[in-house]
Amino acid sequence: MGNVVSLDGILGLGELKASAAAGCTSSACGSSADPADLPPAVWEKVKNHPCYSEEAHHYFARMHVAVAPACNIQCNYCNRKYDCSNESRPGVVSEKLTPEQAVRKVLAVAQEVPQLSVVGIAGPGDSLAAGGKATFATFDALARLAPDLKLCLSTNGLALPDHVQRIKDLNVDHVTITINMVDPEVGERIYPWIFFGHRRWTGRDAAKILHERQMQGLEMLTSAGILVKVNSVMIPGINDEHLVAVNAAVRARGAFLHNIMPLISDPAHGTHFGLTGQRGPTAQELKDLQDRCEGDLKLMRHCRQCRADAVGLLGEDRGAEFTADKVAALAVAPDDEARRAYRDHVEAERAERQAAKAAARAEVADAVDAAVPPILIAVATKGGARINEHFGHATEFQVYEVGASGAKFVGHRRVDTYCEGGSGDEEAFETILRAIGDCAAVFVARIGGCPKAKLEEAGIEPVERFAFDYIEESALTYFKAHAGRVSQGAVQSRTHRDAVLRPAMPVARRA
Ligand code: CLF
Ligand code: SF4
Repeated sequence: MGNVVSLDGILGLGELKASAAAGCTSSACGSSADPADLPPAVWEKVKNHPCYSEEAHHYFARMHVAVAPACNIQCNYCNRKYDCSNESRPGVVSEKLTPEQAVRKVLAVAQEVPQLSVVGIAGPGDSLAAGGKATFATFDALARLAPDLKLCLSTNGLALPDHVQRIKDLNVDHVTITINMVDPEVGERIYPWIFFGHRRWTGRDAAKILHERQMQGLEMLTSAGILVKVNSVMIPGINDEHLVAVNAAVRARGAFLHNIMPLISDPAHGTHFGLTGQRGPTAQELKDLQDRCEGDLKLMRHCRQCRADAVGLLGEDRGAEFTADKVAALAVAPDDEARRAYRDHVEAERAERQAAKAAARAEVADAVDAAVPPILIAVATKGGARINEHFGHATEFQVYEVGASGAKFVGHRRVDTYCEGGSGDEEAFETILRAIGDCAAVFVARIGGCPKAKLEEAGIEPVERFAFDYIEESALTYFKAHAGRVSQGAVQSRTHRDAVLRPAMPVARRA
């Protein structure tokens, strides 16, 4: 029997009980779940999917199995030595698996990680290149052996129209297509070639074929009732303005979610864009574009550009616990009891929190002058929608925009860990300052005197009084007090600062 993670451990509740000093009590402001404005059938599909629901990403984990090494196109932000950059975060080496190895790994992770709700295939090449054989063999087996896990795949879309029926037959509810352009003139600056119809195409012809196949695949999926997320890589000067048109085109074809991701570009990655000095967007450039595109089509802002073998909650990486050797040594027995118990727990917490969250929103809307500009707040969290991480242990900060109309998640900022072996790392602190420089405050479970003073000096207020409470309610409480101070002229709103999105190394493929 594997180690089953306790719910208290997952949600930081043990620490909550020990935290008598917390500002607002969790019973008073504890809520988070927001079924959103979705038809019940759609909510059922997305409520436990960490990528399709921002709320779910605080509670549920996904894993990727790297069974698809081949690719049928070339993107200028990709180096074939590395995993597919369309859904790939830099990190360490990705372990390529056979379908049999992949199924065993999924069953092993599922028994160890009760938060697991989704199994995705996102490379390391394209999941549907080479006929999608390994992808479908893996999904076929999982649909039989672990039917409670949602199946999810990501593709560049070139081969997609040929496989929609198979995807539907396997009850795959979630498909991601990376769409960076709807105009071949833009596309030829992103894709040097594609392989289609037994030959290689280049230039505008290649981009035109890719575009047509992507639109056809998108329409076929949405007609079949499958939820489609569109990923777009924001490339300043090439497709940044154009992504507004992409957003309109995919919205018109029924896409469910649009995920605009920053280009990760560095000469060390050896990609065309990296070697030619193409930069990625800043935090505010990305947010501005996402804000412009936000409308009927939901915008995803919590993507972590995962590795093709990622395991865990978004933002955490438990892949090293499930290497081939470790999985081979585990006794694997399909059993969904711990997962069911965990899902029941989340469901109960959602119901409990909805009213409290709505009340906190209403209180702020009543008390705060709508003219007070919203602010950004950085949050140290390790899950459960709570402020439950120490400043010095954070590997990322989640960023919320909070104003008179409410609090919403708008992104995350990856940082170096400040506290290494009990002492503060000055270089890491600089990366943190650059990453959250546009935030007015940082919410933490705990922080030492030294970083606290330096944050204050930089104009970012370190806030411990909400330790272990829920994020959104705490942000609203904080904003109410902040707005009061603004109205009295005690503080000024600063809305024009920017921050750096941190690039990182791509994931090297293992042969
Ligand atoms: Fe994986 Fe992608 Fe499915 Fe999620 S990831 S195949 S939809 S289960 Fe999620 Fe990771 Fe972003 Fe992808 S955070 S890279 S959006
Ligand atoms: Fe690379 Fe993915 Fe583009 Fe293929 S689709 S070239 S693997 S980024």
